[in-house]
Amino acid sequence: MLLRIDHVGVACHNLEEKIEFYESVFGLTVVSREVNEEQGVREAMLHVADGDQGASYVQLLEPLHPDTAVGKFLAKRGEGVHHIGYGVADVTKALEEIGAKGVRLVDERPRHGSMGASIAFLHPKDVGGVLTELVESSKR
Ligand code: CMX
Ligand code: CO
Repeated sequence: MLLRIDHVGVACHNLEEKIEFYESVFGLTVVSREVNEEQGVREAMLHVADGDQGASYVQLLEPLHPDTAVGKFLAKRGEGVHHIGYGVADVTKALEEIGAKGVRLVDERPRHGSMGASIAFLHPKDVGGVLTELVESSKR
C-alpha cells in the first residue's frame, strides 16, 4: 500500500532560517513554498531524490498561529520531526483499508496538501507515536 517515503515533515520556529540551513548544509533546493491556512502552516518542500514511484522531499513547517497542529507540537516538544508522509496510489482507498483495521483517522476524507497533492493523516496514538500522512501526488 505504501509506495515510498514522500516526505519527512519537520516543525520549526523560523521557516526562512531552516531553509537556509538545509540549503547550505545539505545542498537541497526549495521546489515549492505555500501557505496552507487549513493546515495552519507556512511551508517549503525541498527536493531530496527521485525514485521510480516519484520524488522525496523534506517538508519544513512553520505554524501560522500557536493554536495549530504544528504550533502546539512546537510548544510541547520543540523543533524536530513532526510527521512522515508516505506515497500511496489512491488516498481514499488507503483510508478505507486502514480505517477498517481500526486505526483512528484524523481525516475521514482527503484534504489539499503541498504541490496539489491529496493528503490525509492517521492519528499518532494509533501508529506507535508517529503522526502519519498519506500522500497521493497530483498527476503532473
Ligand atoms: N507526533 C506524535 N505525537 C503527536 C504529534 C505528532 N506530530 N502531535 C500530537 N501528538 C500527540 C501529543 O503528544 C499528545 O499526546 P499526549 O496526550 O500523550 O501528550 C496527543 O498526540 C494529543 O496532542 P495535542 O497536542 O493535544 O494535539 P491535538 O489532539 O489537538 O492534535 C493531531 C493532534 C495529531 C490530531 C493534530 O496534530 C493533527 O490533526 N495533525 C494533522 C494535521 C497536521 O499536522 N497538519 C500540519 C502538516 C500539514 C502538511 O503536512 O501538509
Ligand atoms: Co506533510
